[in-house]
Amino acid sequence: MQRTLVLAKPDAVQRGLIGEIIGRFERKGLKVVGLRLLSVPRPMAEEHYAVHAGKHFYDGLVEFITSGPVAAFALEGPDAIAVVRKMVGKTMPNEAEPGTIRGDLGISGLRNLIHASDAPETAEAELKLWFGEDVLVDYEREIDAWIVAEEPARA
Ligand code: 3AN
Repeated sequence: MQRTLVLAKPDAVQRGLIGEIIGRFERKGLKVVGLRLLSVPRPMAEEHYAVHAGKHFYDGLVEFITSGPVAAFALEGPDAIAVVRKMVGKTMPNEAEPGTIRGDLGISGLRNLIHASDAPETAEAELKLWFGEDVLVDYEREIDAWIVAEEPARA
């Protein structure tokens, strides 16, 4: 089981798309294990985007993510990081496939609605940055018996 961080960025919050976005992940079968709405302090934005420091779009990223409230979700499920990235779609909404969140809801590269962790190491660091330690909720869902099942091992 994996956990990943998703952010509904300020454009998604302003457009009233928090429910649409989290609803897609819930319907997919992912379990919400953390939820937070916050105004992002600048140092936190800078830490979140540290890997992009020095790139021409870095300042714009930090400006944008601090421009209004952000909704943060921690999601859990089998292969959650890759599954969520696939549902999010390509970075630029004009290139993202229909059926993905960016492909269905976005049109401009600078307004791409959503962030999702891209690897186990970044997911771990980002969950810690956005939720802190011991805040995510462990719980069972009976319905998981109908959603999550191991495939039989191949002979
Ligand atoms: P993704 O969010 O698809 O993982 P990253 O991590 O490569 O994309 O980039 C982080 C953010 O930086 C993107 N969400 C996007 O808003 C912005 N970004 C990435 N590449 C560019 C670029 N070439 N021009 C402008 N903004 C960019």
